[in-house]
Amino acid sequence: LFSAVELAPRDPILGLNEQFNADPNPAKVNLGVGVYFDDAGKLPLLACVKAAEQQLTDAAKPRGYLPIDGIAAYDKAVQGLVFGSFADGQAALAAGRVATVQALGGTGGLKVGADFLKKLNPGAKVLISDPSWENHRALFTNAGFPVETYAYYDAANRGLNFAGMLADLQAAAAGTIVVLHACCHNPTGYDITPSQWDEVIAVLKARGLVPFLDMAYQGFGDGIAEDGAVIRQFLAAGVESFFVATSFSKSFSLYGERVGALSVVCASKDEAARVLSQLKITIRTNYSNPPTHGAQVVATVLDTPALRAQWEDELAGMRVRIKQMRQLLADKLVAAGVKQDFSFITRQRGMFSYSGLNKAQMERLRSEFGVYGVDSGRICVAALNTRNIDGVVAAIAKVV
Ligand code: PLP
Ligand code: TYF
Repeated sequence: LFSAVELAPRDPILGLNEQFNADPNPAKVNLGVGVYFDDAGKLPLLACVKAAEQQLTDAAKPRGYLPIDGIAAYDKAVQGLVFGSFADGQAALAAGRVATVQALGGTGGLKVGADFLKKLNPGAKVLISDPSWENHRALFTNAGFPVETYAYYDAANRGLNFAGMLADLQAAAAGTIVVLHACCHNPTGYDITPSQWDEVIAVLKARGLVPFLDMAYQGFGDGIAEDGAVIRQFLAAGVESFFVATSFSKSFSLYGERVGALSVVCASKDEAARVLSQLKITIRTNYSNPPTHGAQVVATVLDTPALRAQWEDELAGMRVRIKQMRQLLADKLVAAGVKQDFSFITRQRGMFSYSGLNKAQMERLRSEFGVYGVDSGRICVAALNTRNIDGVVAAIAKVV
C-alpha cells in the first residue's frame, strides 16, 4: 500500500527545532521557531493561567462533549476582545453580525475558514503576502485554492513595498481571498501603518476582495487595543464581510493547548446564523468538536477582572522585553563594530526580525556558532535574552 509514498519535506521552521535539539554545542541558541521565552530562556507559564487553572481544578467538572462551536462563554470572550472595545465593534456584536467559533489554535481558525470559503467560492484565488508564514500557503493550498502573493517586503530598502502591495491588490479579481497579518507580521516584523491600512481597506472594498485577517500576535506590537485597531478600521470603513482568525498560543503562552478562534463578520444577523451553521458543518466533519481545557482557561482569565488585569500586565511584560531585546541587539551590533546598519530591527514589531542576513550567513551562524535562525534570515527576537545576546551579536558580527 505505501510503497509509492514519498518522504515529505519537513516543515522548514519546526524541522530546525529537531536540528537544534540534536546539536551538542553547549552555547547553542534557538532563534528559529516563533516562541516567546523569558529572560531566563524559559517558556513562561503565565501567573494568570496558573491561577485560572487552580480555580478550574478546585471546582473540577466532568468533561462532556463541547458544542461544535466550542464554549459559549469563550466565543463571547473572544468577540469581546476582538470587537468589544470600540463602538463599531460593539454595534456589530449587538446586531448579531459576528459568528465566532472556538478553533484549534489560530491555525485551526484559518483552516475552518479556508474550508468554508472553498465550499462557498470554489473558483476563488488566495493572495498571501510575499513573504508570509509558510503555513498560510500550505493550508490554503491544501484547502484546494491556488495561492499567489501580493508584494510586501522590500529587501533592498529593508522595509515595505507598499506601492507594490496596493497595485497587486488593485489587480486582483473580485472574490479573491486576501490573507492579511493584523499585526506583528510573520516573518518580516514590518507592519503597515494605520493610514496605510485605510488605503488597503479602500482597495479591498472597491475591488470586492475577501479579507482574511490573521491575528496571532495581538498585544505583542503596541498593545492589545492598539494591535486590534485594524478591526475597528475595517468596520468603520463599512467592510460588510471579513474573516478574523485569533490565536492565544503566544499571548497566553498556551502553545500546546491549541486555543484559537475564527470570527466571521457578516452583513446581517440572518447571514451570521447561516454562516455559523456552515462553520459548524466544517468543524463537525473534521474533528467533531473542540477540546475544553485551554478555552476554559482563556475564558476564565478574560472574564475575571483581576485575572484579566494580570494577563494584560504579563502580556505587556512580554512586549516590553521583546522591544528591549530589539534595542539591545541593534546597540550591541554597533558596539561590536558592525558597519552595516541594523537600526531597522527597532522599527520592526512582534516576535520576529527579518535580519537581512542571507542563506549562507544563516547556515554559518548555525554550523559555526550554534545560532539557529531560519534560512530566510528570520530570527525570533523573543528568544533573545541578556545571557545569550552577546554570543548572538558576536556570531552575527563574524558572518556579516
Ligand atoms: N498565524 C501566524 C501568522 C503565525 O505566526 C502563527 C504561529 O504559530 C499562527 C498563525 C498559528 O498559531 P497557532 O499556534 O495558534 O495555531
Ligand atoms: O512561525 C513560527 O515560527 C510560528 C510557529 O508549521 C510555527 O508560527 C511554525 C511552523 C509551523 C507551525 C507553527
